[in-house]
Amino acid sequence: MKQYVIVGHENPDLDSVISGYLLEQLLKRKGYSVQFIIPDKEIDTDTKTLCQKYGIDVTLHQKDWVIDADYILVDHHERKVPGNIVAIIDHHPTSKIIDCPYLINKHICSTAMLIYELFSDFFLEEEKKLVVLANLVDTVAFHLPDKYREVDIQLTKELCQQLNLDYQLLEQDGMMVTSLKDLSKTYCNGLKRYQFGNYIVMSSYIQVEKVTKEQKDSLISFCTKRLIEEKLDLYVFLIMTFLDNKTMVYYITKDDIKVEPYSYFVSRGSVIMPKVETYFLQKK
Ligand SMILES: [Mn+2]
Repeated sequence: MKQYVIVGHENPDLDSVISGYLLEQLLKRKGYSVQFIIPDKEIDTDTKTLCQKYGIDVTLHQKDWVIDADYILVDHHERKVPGNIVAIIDHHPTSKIIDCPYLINKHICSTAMLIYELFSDFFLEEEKKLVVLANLVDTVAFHLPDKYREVDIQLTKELCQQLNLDYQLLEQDGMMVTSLKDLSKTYCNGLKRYQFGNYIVMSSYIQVEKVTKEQKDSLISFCTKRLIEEKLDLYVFLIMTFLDNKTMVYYITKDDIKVEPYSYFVSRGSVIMPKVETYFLQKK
């Protein structure tokens, strides 16, 4: 029997974990031999804790790559795997041409929601609750207007009602405020690596009540250090502040830092990185 392996993106966030988990449950119920793996040695503490709170032990999925398996990517389309990629289920827009037998890349609030919409009859109540949580976390409780469809708010609230869940409690968890305790770790929140042609880019972000100038300077210096250590072409750092509902995007290269302010929470995956991708793919 064919062995399928589901894998999310590097440094998985909550949606990556939940969509992988849900797809694993679904395919098992349909009789497939499948496992959801997290090959990353380290998983972000906030993500780990929140998953635990909602009944998913991420450590159970921390397994090594399976050589020559058929891979299904969820919540991204980039990872190199030691086998064939047979399916991709994602919601991160890209201008890359992707050659894959089964590809869905849709504008929707979370990959968990995308899987749920495709197969809503197959999920248990506690799994539907995970969908609600993924929707909230991936959109910072619907503070990221570029990242969801208008209808997603309604659908998420309806799902909550249907399951008798307290929307406000889940909303609090969905905000996932980044801890500023140890800035040398804080700056890595949501760290992702991208390859655009020959260019290597890394990016991370924080979502906090507010930051002081000292904290901001320190975070940017950690990003710059990483840029140099990893010989990156660009480091993109986003600071989202709940108090004034703003985003500052820092484009850090070894020569300078460009700042782009937004008067709302801008989505890294849906807005910023596609722009960066276009820039590098056009550059010779
Ligand atoms: Mn996602």
